[in-house]
Amino acid sequence: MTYAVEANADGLIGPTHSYAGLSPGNLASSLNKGEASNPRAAVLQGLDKMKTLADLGLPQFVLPPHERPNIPFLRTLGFSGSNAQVLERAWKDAPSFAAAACSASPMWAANAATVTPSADAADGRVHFTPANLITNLHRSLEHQQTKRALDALFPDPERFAVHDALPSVAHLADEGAANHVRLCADHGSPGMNLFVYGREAFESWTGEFPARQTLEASLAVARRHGVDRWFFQRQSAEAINGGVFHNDVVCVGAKTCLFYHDSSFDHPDTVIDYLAGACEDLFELQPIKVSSADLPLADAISSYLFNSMLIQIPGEDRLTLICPTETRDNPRSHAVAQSLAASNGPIGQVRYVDVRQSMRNGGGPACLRLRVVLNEAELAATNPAMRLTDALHAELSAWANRWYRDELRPADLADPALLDESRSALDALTRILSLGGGFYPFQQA
Ligand code: SUG
Repeated sequence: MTYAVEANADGLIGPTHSYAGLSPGNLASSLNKGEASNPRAAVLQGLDKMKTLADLGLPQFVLPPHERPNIPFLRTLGFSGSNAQVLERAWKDAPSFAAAACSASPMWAANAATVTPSADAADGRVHFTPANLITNLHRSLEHQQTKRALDALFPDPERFAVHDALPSVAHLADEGAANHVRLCADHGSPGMNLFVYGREAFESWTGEFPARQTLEASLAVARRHGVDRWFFQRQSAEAINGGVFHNDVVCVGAKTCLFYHDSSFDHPDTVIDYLAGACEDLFELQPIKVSSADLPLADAISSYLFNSMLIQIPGEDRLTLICPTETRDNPRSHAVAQSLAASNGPIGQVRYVDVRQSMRNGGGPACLRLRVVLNEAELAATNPAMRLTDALHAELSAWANRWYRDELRPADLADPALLDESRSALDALTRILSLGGGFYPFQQA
């Protein structure tokens, strides 16, 4: 077995972080629509979470925010003139498109791509498929820039295969790692890839909220990654209709442990039996089920107990669950978390991080990061300028304090000064992260 670690690449939260209510079926996004946000607090919370993970000994990388407002997108819709005029006209004539063009949603890096490690691939490379995110307009604008960021972070084609996103059609709707769990004996050993989907490509979906992942998209990702150990499972309609817009809202796994809510799947016990059987020659699955009686689905969603990072801290024998502070604030979720830590099971401790600004858009600690299992040679082949060190954390915190507003109301998104500030911030960031002059489309003009 090759030694490997699970690194995290987090989306750095962008200067336009706001509450625009853009994601139907994501209850927090709908509930907080129109509220004022605090982009500076948001980015600092994200940076502090990254530092917490780096301090625990896990390699931590930074994925830069995308250029927003997305003027090139608005120009493709026929808005013309100066950038300020494009923005003004778009907000006047097509406010929903203008709002989509301003979202800082690339922060949720769990949706950036699906990743499978080299231990699982026929060609021995780490594979990435950026998610097309076609279900929501604002998120469908992400994948090209995401690919650029992944190419910058994982530059060696001998070790890394960064694919293009799947075609942007509803049949192949893909939301990335939020619907994928890799289970294994050790990170460096071959693993079982659990893909969870909401609907099939050719069925007529009649749910109240969108099912964002198709079986066919997951199959295509597994096929192009050359993964041979896979398990495909459908989400329950009850979960999607209750507000589980990604499977990672009610399920998280690491190594041999799968921690899940019983409404994740129809007939969950049967599903877990099958999954355990499929894993049997690799490792013994350690499932931890939380029942609706102990934690109603609504509490699981509002407190994001399962949208936690389940990590192996180097040197510890059991796993650690990194939860949002909202989990501690919910008595039922807190009781479940405490019982985990008190048990002899695979999860030995629970810790809390404050990512409240992101949480109000439905993005917990797990949403903010993309997990990438890397062996030593692969880790050495990553771009060191994008790795979080204490010095980079300090530099990015100072950068955020310099450029980010501490209050942003949805109406402020139309302010041309915000566009100038954001571009100046991103220009400065490309220098800090050594990304080169043409990393963003606005720098190529
Ligand atoms: O896609 N929220 C994101 C949250 C993504 C969470 N990611 C994971 N579960 N992995 C989404 O729904 C809301 C933006 C707004 O309403 O302004 C938003 O896009």
